[in-house]
Amino acid sequence: MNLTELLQRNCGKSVRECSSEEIYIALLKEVQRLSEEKKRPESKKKLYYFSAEFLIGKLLSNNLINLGIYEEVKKQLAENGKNICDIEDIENEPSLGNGGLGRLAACFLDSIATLGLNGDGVGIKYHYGLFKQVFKDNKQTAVPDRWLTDNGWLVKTERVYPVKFGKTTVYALLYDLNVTGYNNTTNTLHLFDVETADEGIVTEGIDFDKNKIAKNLTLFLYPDDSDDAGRKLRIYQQYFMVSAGAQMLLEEAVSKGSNLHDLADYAVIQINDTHPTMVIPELIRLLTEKGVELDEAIETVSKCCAYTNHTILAEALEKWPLSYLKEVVPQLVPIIEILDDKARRKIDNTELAIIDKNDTVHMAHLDIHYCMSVNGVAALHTDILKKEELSGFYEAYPEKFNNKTNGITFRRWLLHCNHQLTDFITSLIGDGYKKNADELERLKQFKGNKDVLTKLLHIKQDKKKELCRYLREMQNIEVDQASIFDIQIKRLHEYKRQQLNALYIIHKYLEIKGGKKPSTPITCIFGAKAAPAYIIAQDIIHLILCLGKVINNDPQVNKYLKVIMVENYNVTLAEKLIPACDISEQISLASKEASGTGNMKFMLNGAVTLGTEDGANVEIHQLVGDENIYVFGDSSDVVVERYKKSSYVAKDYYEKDESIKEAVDFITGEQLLKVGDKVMLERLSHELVSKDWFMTFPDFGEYVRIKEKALADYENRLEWAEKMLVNIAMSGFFSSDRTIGEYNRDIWKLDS
Ligand code: 26V
Repeated sequence: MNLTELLQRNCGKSVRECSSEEIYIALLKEVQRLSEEKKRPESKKKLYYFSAEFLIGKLLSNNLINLGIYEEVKKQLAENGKNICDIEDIENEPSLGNGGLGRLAACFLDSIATLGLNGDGVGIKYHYGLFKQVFKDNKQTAVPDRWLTDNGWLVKTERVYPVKFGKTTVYALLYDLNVTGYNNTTNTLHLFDVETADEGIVTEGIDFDKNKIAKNLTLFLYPDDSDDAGRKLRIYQQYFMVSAGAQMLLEEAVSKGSNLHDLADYAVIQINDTHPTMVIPELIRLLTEKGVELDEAIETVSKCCAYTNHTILAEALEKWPLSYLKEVVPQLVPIIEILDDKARRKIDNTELAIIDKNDTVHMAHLDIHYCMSVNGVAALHTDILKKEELSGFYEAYPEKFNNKTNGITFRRWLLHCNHQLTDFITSLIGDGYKKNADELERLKQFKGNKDVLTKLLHIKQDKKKELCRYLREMQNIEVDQASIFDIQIKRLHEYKRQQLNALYIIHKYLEIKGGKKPSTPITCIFGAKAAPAYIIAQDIIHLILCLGKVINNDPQVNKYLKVIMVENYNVTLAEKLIPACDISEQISLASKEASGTGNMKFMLNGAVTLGTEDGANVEIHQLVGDENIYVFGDSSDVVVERYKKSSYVAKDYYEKDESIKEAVDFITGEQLLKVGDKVMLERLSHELVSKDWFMTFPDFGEYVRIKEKALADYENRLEWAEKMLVNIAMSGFFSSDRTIGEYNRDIWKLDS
């Protein structure tokens, strides 16, 4: 690519004379053109990855990398006095996802294209997506994130599909986004929107009239569902996505020669969590409408669909009152009733019914009965599904259950976010690992090599320096680059236990006040959004922000300990935080985190995990060995038993363990009340002492001890660097290329 010619053509100016925005738009158009040229030729069978979320992150640099032109563009920009980072800054991050589930979908699209598989994504084009987080008075407030701009990656197509809600019909307009694989062809992410969407109905913050469906349908991801209207809106959105997607899929299959009876030879559908579940009855409905007999339609659709479970938290498994479905999607209700009836006849266990005795529809049950595959997302998670949460289903359909341990795309989470480390690894082992991540293991030969280890430490230090600069400029936060960066970034949820980390920080603060100073200062960094209606999560954010106020302003302590919570944590921030991390906090209550994928990103960038034996941490532990990870806490077996027996009494721990009492009491003590909100802090403290549903107290002592060990070990820089090296070397297993290879081998069976 010749940048001078490109800008001359686009803007009639030299590169030097162009603004960052002009350069961004010219590059965007050029990348669109190049990726279009690489469109994958249609082949018979196609995967449709249905997901409510695609947390794709900014696209320019990733596309340049995958097209193989990043370095030359960067170089030409530099020759003309421009920095590629300034161009990247112009792009808004698409607000199309919430957390791990959405980011996984994005990593998968990258790997599907990279492996040259015929697979597209299907989702919704949200205008505001997930809210933008703004801190005010040490609290989270939510405002709309208007990320769409006139010049973006989405291209409006001519395709339109009618979607019927009872008597009302809306029209789904299809927007396409190119997904180019690394040195490979281009697939598509298909996102639907309605023409009638009206951003003007948003009033205060993210409030809007939930009843104006045609206007609000595609405005927000996960609109507040604390009331009936909000819950129904979720059903409207889900049906909108799956109905339009199902029509598109059938149209494509027919155009390739399907007679519909053989649909399974043309289409395979991966249902990402329960949000797209209605694609099953909708496809059945559409097939019968086109003349396929009902029984055959059910069988055909069951052969096409596969379901991924991403959580064992009961409250996150979607259930809808049948009455809602009757109101929103009456045409699906008779089909769901038939599916329920057939399932009951086949398996005589009312607990596995789709429609229970209270007329509640269990979406996961529908998936499991009518999909050909059910998978968990890490070995432990799949085991727990089989043995506990879904044991009845496992007994009925053992052949459907399988594990697909999650993965991450190394293009974004190494090549793009950490150029120095990428180049260094390449200098050591060549660049075969970019396509075959297992080759990273060759790094192990450099164990004990002082030069290599020292260089690793230098790279980490550079990334810490860069992060400090970014936080200073963007968020007005001062961080000591010589401190240990201890980072916990993920959605805020009690099971992820940011509150456990906060209790440690209080403990450490009091220890320093008492005169016990750490050898190296520690910076505890958090990033997390909390669902606006999730009260305790809001309280935990408030606690962390208040701790920051107290500790960072305490001259006795702030030389040794700082607490930072970055505002509006998103993919772009993750790309800056992860390469700079020393200690990766993965401290969920064992059994609760299905997999985690942040843990993998940190590992790949040379952070050492401090974690429980939960989700994919278990597999990280197995790969790196005891020496290169800090593991603590009760095992999932112990936790599961404790829940079964209802034997956990938080108050006993609070009363018997002085250090727990001291830390908890601090939450409602004088210092915090000076900066914080009494109601919120007292509510949180009460929640912990009276309930502590996610069992932070039993793990507290060991967490403190093992964290102290990690901090002490950090002092021996070369030994620490060796842990970093082993983590990087063993992270190849977590490439999403491996995960997608397994999905294809076991479930999709597409030609490659
Ligand atoms: C959660 C929430 C939270 C509040 C707002 C609305 C809402 C809607 C859906 C969900 C379900 C979250 C499911 C999820 O994200 N699971 C995560 O999936 C990751 C990819 O498999 C996995 O690594 C994480 O462990 C798992 O929590």
